[in-house]
Amino acid sequence: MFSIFKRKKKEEPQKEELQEEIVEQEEVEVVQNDVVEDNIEEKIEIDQESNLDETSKSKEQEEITQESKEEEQEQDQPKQSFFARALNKTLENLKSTIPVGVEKIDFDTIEEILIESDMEYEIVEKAMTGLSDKISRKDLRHRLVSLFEHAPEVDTTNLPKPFVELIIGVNGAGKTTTIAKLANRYKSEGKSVILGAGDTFRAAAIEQLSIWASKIDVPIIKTKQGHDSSAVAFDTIHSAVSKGIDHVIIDTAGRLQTQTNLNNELKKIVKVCGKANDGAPHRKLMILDGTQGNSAIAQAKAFNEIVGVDGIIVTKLDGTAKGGALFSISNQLELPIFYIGVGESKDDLVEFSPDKFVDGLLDGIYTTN
Ligand SMILES: Nc1nc2c(ncn2[C@@H]2O[C@H](COP(=O)(O)OP(=O)(O)OP(=O)(O)O)[C@@H](O)[C@H]2O)c(=O)[nH]1
Ligand SMILES: [Mg+2]
Repeated sequence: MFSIFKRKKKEEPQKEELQEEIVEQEEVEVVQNDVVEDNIEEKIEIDQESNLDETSKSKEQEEITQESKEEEQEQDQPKQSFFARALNKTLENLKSTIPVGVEKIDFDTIEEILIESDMEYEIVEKAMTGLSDKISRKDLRHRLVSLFEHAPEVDTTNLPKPFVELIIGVNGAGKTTTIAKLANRYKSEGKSVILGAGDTFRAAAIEQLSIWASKIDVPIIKTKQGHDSSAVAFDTIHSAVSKGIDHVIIDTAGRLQTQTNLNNELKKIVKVCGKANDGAPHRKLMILDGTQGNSAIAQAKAFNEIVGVDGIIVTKLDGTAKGGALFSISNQLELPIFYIGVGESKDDLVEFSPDKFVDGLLDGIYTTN
């Protein structure tokens, strides 16, 4: 499915081409957040080092290495606890069902645990067919991990530039917050990012994304409420092409006056993205609210039918006991889960790993004490 990434870039399109598509002439505003060049005053320090003998120098070096090791460990720490955090409520809810200190667990108990975690019955059956009466962690792990067979294999070293992502999903799912998290992530990887405030249905949506843009310090393209969102998408991509920006992330509305309006708007945005840059949008990401568990699947199917979704981000896993729904979501939709959201801050986005997720769950199920 990622063959799209290999498509050749076409020449930058003529803006006139868009005129047929966009009926109204929009006034699109480019807000380039001040890229404050850090004018760090260079301090001239007296080179006291020269006075140090070799022994104290190597001692100093040791201390620095130790410090950076500790820093690395500190950085690793939250990443691990993110998965534990995502499954906290799910495991808490299962506490009374989970047997303590056994190596193998009864088939019926595992079935009950998985259903209780909001995995769909059909998927539970699929995962457990052929397993014996007493199930070991190793056997269950193998079955659960294989439910995420649609896990992505993305070569992030060779993405087209700009790499355009369209964020879709029902209102309140966490689209705007996730855009901020993604932008923050790309920025911390040293990439440049531009946002497109494509949810023009509500003024507050434009405002919300603008606030995030200035917090993260990335430029944003926006227009007035009610104006054409595909014009925003076009201008955002156009700006990224001319400025050599790596990542374009475009917000969309989760709700319009009617479902038909929403369908048409989304289709139009997709088409216009392709006109602005061949192959765009390179990823259409569906944002699903994790607290809705399995009921989010129907929603995702509807969006998939409208525009074709490339992958999923499940949000709010920190606040739900329905963590098991991720198995059904990925398996039923036959789509990869790229990230999970585990909080409201810009750092609360974790790259999804089937192995780590399953291990997080099994750590809570196969307890040793
Ligand atoms: N706890 C938690 N809250 C989240 C997470 N992601 C988003 N939220 C919250 O969910 C609410 C809705 O998020 P938005 O990003 O505004 O959702 P949206 O899809 O853009 O909503 P509309 O613009 O109304 O369509 C906000 O209060 C967010 O802070 C998450 O991973 N965990
Ligand atoms: Mg929003």
